[in-house]
Amino acid sequence: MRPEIKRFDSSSPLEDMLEGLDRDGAAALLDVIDPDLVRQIDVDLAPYLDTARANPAGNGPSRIGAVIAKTLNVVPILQSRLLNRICKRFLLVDSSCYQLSAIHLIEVQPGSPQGTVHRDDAIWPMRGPRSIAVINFLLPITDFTMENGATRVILGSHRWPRDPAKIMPGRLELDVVEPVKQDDLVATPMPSGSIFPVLGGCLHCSGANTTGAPRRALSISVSLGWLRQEENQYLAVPYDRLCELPDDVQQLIGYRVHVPYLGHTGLD
Ligand SMILES: O=C(O)CCC(=O)C(=O)O
Repeated sequence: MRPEIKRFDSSSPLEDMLEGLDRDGAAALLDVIDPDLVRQIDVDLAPYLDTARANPAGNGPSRIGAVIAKTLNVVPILQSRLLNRICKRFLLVDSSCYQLSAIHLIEVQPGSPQGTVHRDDAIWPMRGPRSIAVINFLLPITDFTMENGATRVILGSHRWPRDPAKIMPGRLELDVVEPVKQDDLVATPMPSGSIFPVLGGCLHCSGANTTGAPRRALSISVSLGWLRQEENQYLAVPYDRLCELPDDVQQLIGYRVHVPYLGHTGLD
């Protein structure tokens, strides 16, 4: 039988959810954030969509970056207990802190084919044994359906062996030993208000959008605190906006030292 993505909700024991995420590499967490907040983020980012649609990344979905510069409504999500519990569980194993690596709105256009299957941790080209380097928290803005491009994942693929010969700095070749089978990619519908965390090694992509309407999601990637961030938050968040952020979010975007002194600015 084809494996299915496990679905949890706000009444599920946290430990069950963490265990499922550890085992499968991805899990659907339904009804865990206020859909009105997500709707407001969508409204705040709408003025940037035309530019994003005119400049899609390659042939892939359209993206809006530097989201914190564009809306403060993401702050409660970055501070949410659930997101932080998941980060603590998986990222504090090999790091003294975790940090925001990137925050994007992703829009899959009507008629778009399935995205490229990838691992989010491939941007850090390490050939040896790996820690969990990053977690991508995908938040449906428009409800995810099987037809409009709900994220596809290969459950358990974060534990697959990798081919070191395919891991090359500056290239993003898929480091799988056996070719990926389309049949292994699974998805689950998720309404807005859900979070879909995907561990960095778990193979995934956006689904094809066969409907007439765009599919939008917020992608919040959180990485080990000692890695180079995917999106340079020191430049993406202007100083005036930085000053508006609560201390914990300033730290999350990188304004902190990784113990004992990584990232210090002076020894006096
Ligand atoms: O939009 C999606 O469903 C997947 C996004 C994705 O693959 C990524 O951000 O790495």
